Amino acid sequence: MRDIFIKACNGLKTDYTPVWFMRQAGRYMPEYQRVRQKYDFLTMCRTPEIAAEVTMQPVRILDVDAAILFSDILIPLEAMGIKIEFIEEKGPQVHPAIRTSAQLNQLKPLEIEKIQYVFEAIRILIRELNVPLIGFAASPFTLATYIIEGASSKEFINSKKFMFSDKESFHKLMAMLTDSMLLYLKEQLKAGVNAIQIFDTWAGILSPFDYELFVKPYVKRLIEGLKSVPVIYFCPNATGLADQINETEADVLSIDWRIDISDASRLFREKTIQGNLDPLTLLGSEDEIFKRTTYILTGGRKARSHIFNLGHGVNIHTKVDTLKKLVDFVHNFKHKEE
Ligand code: 1CP
Repeated sequence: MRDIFIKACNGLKTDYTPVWFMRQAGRYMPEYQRVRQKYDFLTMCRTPEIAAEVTMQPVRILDVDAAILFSDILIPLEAMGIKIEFIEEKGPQVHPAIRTSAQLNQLKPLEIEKIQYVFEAIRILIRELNVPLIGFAASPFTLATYIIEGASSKEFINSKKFMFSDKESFHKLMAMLTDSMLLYLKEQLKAGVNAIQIFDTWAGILSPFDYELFVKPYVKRLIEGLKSVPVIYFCPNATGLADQINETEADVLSIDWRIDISDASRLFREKTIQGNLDPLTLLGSEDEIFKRTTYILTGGRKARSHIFNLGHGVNIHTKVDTLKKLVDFVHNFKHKEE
């Protein structure tokens, strides 16, 4: 297996910078579209052969150094008494939404038997892939926002109202989600994933004070339970949370483009840095893309180790050819002697 990605996760300097992309399987890719035209998104996630096939598409087409399981952070809710739907234009819908302590009992601890299709997809991929497979889950907080809001949100009013009016119940919800995500990720480990990424897409909406209180203890507990493979923590807007994030045991921190990679390398000295090209750069000219990529690869040398990625998922309007050229550019990049 090509293991340069795992080496970088473990903090080792590598001969070239490994690269993969969040949302590397998706609608920007014609091969994905062909499958998606026949099946809806949930059917694709629930059918191991299809999930495995679309997971492998970007590995074959782009030559990236890691695969990420094709699934969604909301999938485990199907095994926790919650119904999920993905509606075109509207995004994910979750019901019932849980906003009071009285509604907490509608959420059940994860029943792993109900989502065996996830682990079957992983087992197929472990047989087929020649690069490491990343398994994933949402952080308890990011998952909680979907459960409380019932959908995507911009201001997270219901989540914050719950958190600031009934903190005991909120902690109860977080503890339960942590137990369930730990079970879910341990099962992914048993099926064979080589690394884990925890998506904390929305933790950056909190003050450091509230992150410390409501998020850090659960992220810490989750990561400490998973120490047999490298753990990547994805947290956009991480700058103001640096002290807290450094206290988690994540091996890798995945950052967005709002922080300079040299600053991130300094702030998160003990972690491998993953990132951090603005995905919409890829809609611009090649000249601008490679200029920023050079800047990031150069800054990434200051980190403990560096994995090239975007600061968030691939945009649907991205050209496959652009991503291919970007992978080649990263692989062939020669650092000037220091
Ligand atoms: O209609 C379609 O084809 C569905 C679109 C889609 C896809 C392709 C959704 C709905 N999810 C996914 C796949 C997905 N989601 C992956 C697959 C692996 C890969 O990266 O290639 C992963 C890792 C996720 C994780 C995910 N889902 C996150 C965390 C990452 C991030 O983007 O911040 C979040 C927040 C979700 C929720 C979700 N699912 C789908 C959408 C459109 C969203 C975001 C909605 C929102 O902004 O709240």
